[in-house]
Amino acid sequence: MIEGLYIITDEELHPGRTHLMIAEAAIAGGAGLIQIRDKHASDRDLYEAAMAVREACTRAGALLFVNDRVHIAAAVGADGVNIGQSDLPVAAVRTILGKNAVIGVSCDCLKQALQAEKDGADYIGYGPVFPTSTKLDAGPVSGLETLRKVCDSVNIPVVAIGGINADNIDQVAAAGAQCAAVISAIVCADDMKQATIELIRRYGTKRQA
Ligand code: TZP
Ligand code: MG
Repeated sequence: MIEGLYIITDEELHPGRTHLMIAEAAIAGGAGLIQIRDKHASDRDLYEAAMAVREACTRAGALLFVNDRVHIAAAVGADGVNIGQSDLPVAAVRTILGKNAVIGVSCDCLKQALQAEKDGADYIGYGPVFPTSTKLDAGPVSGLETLRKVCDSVNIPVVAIGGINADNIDQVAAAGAQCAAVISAIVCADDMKQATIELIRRYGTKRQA
């Protein structure tokens, strides 16, 4: 279920492109995993955007994840949530969202990944694999070898993130990551739908995990 291209929406990278526009283009290009991510919107604004994206995902059969804000994930009936190291523990999130929620935990080293698996996470978000300017506090670049080690060490899906684009997505697949998450490669593309199609084509044919 957690497999393939994972699109994360971000309204700050390309003024004029809303969460819904990004999600709809990604869905039209075939994406099955969509995360709405917004560090600055009010809860009310993010709730309304997430409701609209929820409807688009439901129509297409895509899964919706909410970044960080567990209460918004609950309110819109998201399929899952992506939490960070200083957010609520996995068990607490499951208390709120229920046993079927897909809970991803962002990790930037093997130790965190092993801990997240032990804590009951459904997937690991791992990165930044490559340099990125999208998340300024993303921490050191891990590179492909460390990604491979993480993929080999945990038994839950690994969603690689950070600087992934059409030129390097095949390397992420070869390292064993079940998913590749992208922000700027889609949000900043001239044609978001075509960029989605191209990333899926490259990832789908090369994935070895
Ligand atoms: N977490 C680690 S790197 C990153 C996040 C949210 C940013 C990824 O953005 P991009 O544009 O795909 O490099
Ligand atoms: Mg977070």
